[in-house]
Amino acid sequence: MTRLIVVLGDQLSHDGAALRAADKARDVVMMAEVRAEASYAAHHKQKLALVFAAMRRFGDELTQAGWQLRYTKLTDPDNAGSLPGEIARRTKELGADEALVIAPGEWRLRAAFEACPIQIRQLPDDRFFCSEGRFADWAKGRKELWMEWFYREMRRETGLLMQGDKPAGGQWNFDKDNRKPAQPDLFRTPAPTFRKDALVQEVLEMVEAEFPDNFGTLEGFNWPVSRAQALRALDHSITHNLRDFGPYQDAMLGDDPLLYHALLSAPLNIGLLSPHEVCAAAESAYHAGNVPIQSAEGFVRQILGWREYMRGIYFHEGPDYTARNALDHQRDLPCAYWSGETDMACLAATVAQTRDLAYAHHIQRLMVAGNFALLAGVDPAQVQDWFLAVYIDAFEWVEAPNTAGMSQFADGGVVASKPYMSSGAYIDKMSDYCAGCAYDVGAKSGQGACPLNSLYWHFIDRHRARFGGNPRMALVYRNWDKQDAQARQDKLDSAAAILAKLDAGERV
Ligand code: FAD
Ligand code: DLZ
Ligand code: SF4
Repeated sequence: MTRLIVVLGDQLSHDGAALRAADKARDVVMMAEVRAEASYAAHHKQKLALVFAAMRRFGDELTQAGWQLRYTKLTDPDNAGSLPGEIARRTKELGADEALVIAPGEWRLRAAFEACPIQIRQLPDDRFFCSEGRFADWAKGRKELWMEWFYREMRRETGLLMQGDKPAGGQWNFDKDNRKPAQPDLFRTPAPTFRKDALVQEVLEMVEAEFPDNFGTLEGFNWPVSRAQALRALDHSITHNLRDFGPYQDAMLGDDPLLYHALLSAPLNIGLLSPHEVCAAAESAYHAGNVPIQSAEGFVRQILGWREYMRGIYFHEGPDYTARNALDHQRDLPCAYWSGETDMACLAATVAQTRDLAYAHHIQRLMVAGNFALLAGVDPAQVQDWFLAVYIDAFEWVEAPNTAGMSQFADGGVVASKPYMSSGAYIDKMSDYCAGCAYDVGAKSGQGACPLNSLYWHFIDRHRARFGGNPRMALVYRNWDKQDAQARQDKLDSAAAILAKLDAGERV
C-alpha cells in the first residue's frame, strides 16, 4: 500500500527522518504551500518568499532524485488551504493508508496532525544534536535549567572543541573577550549574493500579489533557497566572518547591520544546513589555525548551546509556554514596531533593517527591540507575535523561548536568571546609534532624556517584589536606593510620561 510522505516547509533536508523511512518505489512525497501556514503569523514578505522558493527548489530536487512528488502551489485551485486538508486530499487521491511526517517544530501543528482522522505518524526530528528525550533526561530533577550547564554537557557528549575531557583553549566560556564595540570599516567583506533565478522571481511576484499588506519589503531579498546556496553561505561565513565573530558579536552599527554575523539561522531552521556540519566547519577552521578559540567557541556556543537549548526548553515546558506572563505586563506593542516611526534612533534603525532585510542580529533583537518592550511593560504575547512575524528565521520552537524566556522574562526565570535589560548606557557603549539620536543618552530624566534611562528605573522600582531579593540584582537595587528621593521621583515621572505617550499611541 502507498504511504504519503509529508515534507513541511521547514523540513527541507534530504536525509530527514520521513524520507529516510520512505520507499522510493512505492511511497509518494507531498509538499503543499497553504494559506493556513502563511497566515498563523503575520509573516514578513521575505520569510514567505524564502519558504515557498526553498520548498519549490527542494521539490524539484526530489523529483530529480527519482521521488514521486505531489506538489501543491499556493494558488492551485484544488488547494485545501491547510496542511491537514492537503494530507486528507492526497491520501484520498492516492488511496494511501498512512502519512509519515517529521514531527513539526510547533505544538499547534503537532496537535492538528494528532486530531486528523487520517493516521499521521509523526517521527522524531533527529536533525538536532539533542533529542527531546535527551533534553528531558538532562532537565530531570534539576531546579534550574541553565544553558551553561546544558552546553558543557553537549560539548562533552559531542567532543566538539574538546581536548580530551577539557575544553579547547582551557576555558568553557570566552564571553568576557567577546564584548567589543565595532568601528565602521569599508573593507569588511560584504555578504554573498544569491542569484534570483526564474523560480525565485516567480515566488517574489506571487508573494507581492498575494500578500501585499504584509510587513516588509522584497527588494533586498538575498537568502539562500537551495542546499547548494546554503553551503555557499556557510563557506562564506566560515571564511570571512568567523574570525571576527567572537569579539564583535554584541556590537551594533547603524550603517552595517550584518557585521560579522553568519546569516545562517534561516538555512539552518528550514533544513538546508545541519547544525552538525556548521559546528564541524567552525571547529575545523579553529584546528586549521584560521580563527581564534574565542570566535570558534562563541559560534559553537550559539548553535550547540543556545539553539539546542531553546528547542529543548520549548518542548520541555509544554504548549502553555507561549501564554506565560510572569511579570503581568499588559501594554500594547507600540506601533513603532511596525511603522518604524520613533525618535529613538536605536529602535528606528532596528525596525528599518528588519523591514528591509527580515533580519536583525541577536543584540539588536535582545537589547533594542526586546529591551524596550520589556522596560515598557508590553504584553509578551504581542511581543512574541511580532518576533514570530518579522524575522526570516522565526519558527516557534526557537522564537518563543528567545522572546518569552530570554527577552521578556515572561516564563518567570526558566531561561534567564535575571532579566536581560539595560538603560541607554549599554546601547551607547555597543553601538553608534546614540550619536545620531534625538534623545540624550547622558540625561537620566526630563524631556529629551533617553527613554531607556527612566524606563529602566521604572522597571526596577515596579518589580521590586520579584527581583529585590535576587542576589544578581542586589547591586542595582542598592544603586536605586542610594539615589536621592528627588532624582528617583524625576526618573519615575519621566518614565510615566513616556508610558502615557505610548498608551495614547503618540510618537516616542
Ligand atoms: P549569528 O549571530 O551569526 O549566530 C550563529 C548561529 O547561532 C545562528 O545562525 C543561530 O542558528 C544560532 N543562534 C545564535 N543565537 C541563538 C539563540 N539565542 N537561539 C537559537 N539559536 C541561536 N533565532 C532564530 O533562529 N529564530 C528566531 O525566531 C529567533 N528569535 C529571537 C528572538 C529574540 C527576542 C532574540 C533575542 C533572539 C532570537 N533568535 C532567534 C536568536 C538569534 O537572534 C538569531 O539566531 C540570530 O540573530 C540569527 O542570525 P545569524 O544567523 O547571523 O546568527
Ligand atoms: C512557515 C511556513 C509557511 C509560511 N508556509 C508553509 C507552507 O505553506 N507549507 C508548509 O508545509 N510549511 C510552511 N511553513 C512552515 C510551517 O509553518 C512549519 O513547519 C511549522 O511552523 C512548524 O515549524
Ligand atoms: Fe537609543 Fe537612547 Fe541611544 Fe537614542 S539615546 S539611540 S533612544 S539608547
